[in-house]
Amino acid sequence: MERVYIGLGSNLATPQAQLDNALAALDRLPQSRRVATSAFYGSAPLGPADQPRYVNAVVALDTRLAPLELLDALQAIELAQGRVRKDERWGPRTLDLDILLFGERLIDEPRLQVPHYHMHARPFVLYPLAEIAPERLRLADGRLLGELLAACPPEGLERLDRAQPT
Ligand code: PH2
Ligand code: MG
Ligand code: MG
Repeated sequence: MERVYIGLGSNLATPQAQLDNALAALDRLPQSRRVATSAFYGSAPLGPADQPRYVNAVVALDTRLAPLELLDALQAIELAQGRVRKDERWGPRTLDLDILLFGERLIDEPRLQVPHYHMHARPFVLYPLAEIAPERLRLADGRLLGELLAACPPEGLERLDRAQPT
């Protein structure tokens, strides 16, 4: 078993429902168990400003799947929830599932780079991750989660009450 952290994001078609559906889909993955889930967070869009705010969360999953098997499974969930891949970088999407960390691995393949290349500077990744990860969590490239947080103010980030629809 390896501990994997996955970032969830949506800013189209009732984002909170997209994340709820994604959690249910993650629970159906083979050889895997969801072991922790952060709160949902509203967040200002990174990238083009003319798109709706996002809802983001992070889950911890214990899995025996290999990294590319997990990536295939996550992309299948994105597609099942209506994800349309567009050329626009950082544009709006119904569901984005990003592998942030995969055990202690450093992965640099065309389809998958781990740790996720921009996670160290994204409040909508670091704050939900810090809710469910050990504070002493060290990324495979040596950086401590606590140090990354200290350098990343929670700008534009709002912890959502999950009972309230957005
Ligand atoms: N994802 C993006 C682009 N911009 N902004 C926020 N707030 N949250 C995201 O998950 C996000 C984004 C591309 O994956
Ligand atoms: Mg992403
Ligand atoms: Mg992605």
